[in-house]
Amino acid sequence: MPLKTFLAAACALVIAAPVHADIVILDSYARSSGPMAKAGAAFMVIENTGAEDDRLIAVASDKAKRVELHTHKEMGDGIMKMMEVEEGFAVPAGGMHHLARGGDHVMFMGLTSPMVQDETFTLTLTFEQAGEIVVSIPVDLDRKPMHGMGAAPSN
Ligand SMILES: [Cu+2]
Repeated sequence: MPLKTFLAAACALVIAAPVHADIVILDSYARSSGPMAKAGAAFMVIENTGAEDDRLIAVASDKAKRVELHTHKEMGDGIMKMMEVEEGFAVPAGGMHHLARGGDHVMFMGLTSPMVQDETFTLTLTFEQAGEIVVSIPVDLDRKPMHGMGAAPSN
């Protein structure tokens, strides 16, 4: 998709997105592999519209016993492994950081309730500069990897 098209779609989503300091959370959603799943993940685009670099350093939610910032790493033998990123995710001034399937994500381990299609839950993101930002994350189990960015919501 051309960048322009993506940006236009992303901007359309800004309207409902919470704004705090210079960080904007776009196009967030969460999923798990099914009603019996004990774990899930959330994805979003973090935009820093300010003039200062920022960093997502912590996440918290009642949705799971443990919530962590994760990434996928290629282990050298074609195997992708998930691991916690203790230093968090940098979001440069005027830039974006994408949390997406197969890459960086917010990990929920030990779900306190199943992720049900179209339900929302609260996630608190803590940034070094912008502080705490509380977002409402919709569950979208149907969303296809790599396809959702900028596309119309599938629900
Ligand atoms: Cu993970």
